[in-house]
Amino acid sequence: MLTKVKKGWELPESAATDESVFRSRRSLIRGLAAGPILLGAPALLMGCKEDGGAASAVVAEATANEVDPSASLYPVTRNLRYRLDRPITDEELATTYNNYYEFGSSKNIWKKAQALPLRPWTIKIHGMVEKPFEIGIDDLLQQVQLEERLYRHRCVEAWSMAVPWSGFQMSQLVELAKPLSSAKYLRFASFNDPDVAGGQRAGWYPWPYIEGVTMEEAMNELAFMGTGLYGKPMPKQNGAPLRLVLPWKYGFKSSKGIVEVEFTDKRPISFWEEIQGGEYGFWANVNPDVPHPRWSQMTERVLGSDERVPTLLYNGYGEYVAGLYSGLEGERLYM
Ligand SMILES: Nc1nc2c(c(=O)[nH]1)N[C@H]1C(S)=C(S)[C@@H](COP(=O)(O)O)O[C@H]1N2
Ligand SMILES: [Mo]
Repeated sequence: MLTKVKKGWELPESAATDESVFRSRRSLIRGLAAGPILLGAPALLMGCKEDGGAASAVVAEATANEVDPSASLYPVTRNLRYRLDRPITDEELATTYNNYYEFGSSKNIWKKAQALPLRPWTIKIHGMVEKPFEIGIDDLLQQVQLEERLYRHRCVEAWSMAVPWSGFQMSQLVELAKPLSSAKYLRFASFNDPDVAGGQRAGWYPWPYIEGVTMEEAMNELAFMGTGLYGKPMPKQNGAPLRLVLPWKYGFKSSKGIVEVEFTDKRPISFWEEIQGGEYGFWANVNPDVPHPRWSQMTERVLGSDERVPTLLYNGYGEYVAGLYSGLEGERLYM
């Protein structure tokens, strides 16, 4: 649907551009190591995960007309400091072509994601902070300054989009949390509810989805907490009610469905890093000159067009973020 005419040098999407490809191979390897009885299990679960089934179709139907309790907050004022070099991606495309492994490994999970209940939604803030607390999403939305930002988004699978996020600067979350000076990292955990998220019934994934940033990254002006999209509350499939938006990093760093923020002095091990650290590291800053082990990062397919455009260092945001990494040249900054 998206790539109408495949160029000869493009690999089929199913073979090259899916974060799950590696996963199935690894599951197989684990199955082999564990013995022949387990070998069939991943395939069985995979089939179960891919089939939404009648029940979830009913849920999707029932929740489609649900009004988000935060709807009256939007639209919010656009911050004109952040500009795009390309047109805004078509809303329908950005909200129907998604990565959200909790709901399955295909791009077409948007209906399944409607099963996720958004209220009550409590975020637990803990670890190295003055005083741990829990806060409901609606209370949190009252305590922050919401704004809209146009950002590019670059997935490690080499597709990209450009969208108007609503939300608030991550530094506001840090200020609310009052971290101790010993805190060096933020560790974000996403929801874990296998009853509504079929992908979480696949036992070999290390749920919940975990991501992390350094305190310095969290305080960078670009780091953003997304609560809305296209002037409306965040669609469930895009990570409602709270997700990360880190436009200079590969998309997998921008966790959806956040329920927990831990301040820690230990570098978090993320979901993908735990699965395959050789392919998905902690830093994951966009860099066209550092290929992923399975595919080049030189260019990207802009969603909604057949065009491939050159990928930029830090996804074009170097003027804001390059300084974060000076002195860290020994680190694997780009994968
Ligand atoms: N919880 C969670 N967050 C996630 C993912 C996921 O599978 N689970 N996928 C990531 C990846 S790989 C990308 S590219 C973006 C996609 O965001 P979008 O669907 O809003 O474009 O979400 C990221 N956040
Ligand atoms: Mo991604």
